[in-house]
Amino acid sequence: MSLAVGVIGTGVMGAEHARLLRDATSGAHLAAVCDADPARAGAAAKGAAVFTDALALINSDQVQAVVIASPDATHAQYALACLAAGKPCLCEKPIAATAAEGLDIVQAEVALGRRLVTVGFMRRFDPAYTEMQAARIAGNIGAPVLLHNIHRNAAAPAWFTGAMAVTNSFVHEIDISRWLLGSEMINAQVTAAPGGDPMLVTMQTDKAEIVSTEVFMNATYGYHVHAQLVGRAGTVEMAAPTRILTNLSAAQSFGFPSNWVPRFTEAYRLQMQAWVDAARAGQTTGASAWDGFVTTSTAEQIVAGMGNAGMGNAGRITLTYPPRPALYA
Ligand code: ISE
Repeated sequence: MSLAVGVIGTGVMGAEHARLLRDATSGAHLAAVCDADPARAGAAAKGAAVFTDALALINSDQVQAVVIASPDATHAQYALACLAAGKPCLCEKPIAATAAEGLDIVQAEVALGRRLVTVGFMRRFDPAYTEMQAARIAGNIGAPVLLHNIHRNAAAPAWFTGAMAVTNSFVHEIDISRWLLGSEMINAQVTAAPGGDPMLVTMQTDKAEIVSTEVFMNATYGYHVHAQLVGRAGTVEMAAPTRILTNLSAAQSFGFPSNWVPRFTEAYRLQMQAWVDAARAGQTTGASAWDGFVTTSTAEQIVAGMGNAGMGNAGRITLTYPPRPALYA
């Protein structure tokens, strides 16, 4: 029986998730969409039911599972509604606008006694990152000591505000670094250029590894995400984001993608398929609500530390979290 999925929000990510459900996912179909803009919702629906009230979509008997791709500030409310309805949800990152709201979702799942929330940290499904994690687990590079991350956007999205470089963008590196290393972040230090872009965030883990991340929201030349994991016996790193090289006029070149959708198209498809397969089996996959809470809490603690230092060069920020519930062992 095909899983009937409703998508809340039909902006850049919601439209892509709706496309994946319509054209590139087996075992599920796009049953409904919701957006405040009826024209945008209709364009994404392509015959699926159209809602203008997200809670009505979540509670509709036409919908068995929900993708939350609405603005960040609405994620917590809709994830809690999915838990109340007993429906699995794939919630775009971040899980919530605040750590407190993220913890509310964790506590609601603990009270329910089962996990229904997956947070859309799709890089965990990117083939390059999955090969890097496999190399670390296999011991191919020796004991990890350093992880270098680069996260460059060509230009910050129009809806970006100052702290979103941390709470909306850097959250990817917080999650993928935890996942790649199997470690927890224990402190962070931020050095930012005048105006806050770019910034360099250095974190240390509970296994004494060092994680360095450059976040540059207005790099101009293209969308460029890179990672290199350094071990005591070698390194493993992401290849250039291309399948072809062009030799022309005594030069060799390839093109950078314009943004995260073309760069991570395969990761989004693999994530959607894994989420549908898990939901149909009554399970979850990918980043849990706890992973989402830890990521948002880390971002929030870093922003607070930066705020104390005037959004610039914060000293070392000690990162603390409540105990991890057994549900997420
Ligand atoms: C955006 O919201 C994303 O999630 C992208 O993956 C990230 O690269 C970008 O910086 C964010 O703004």
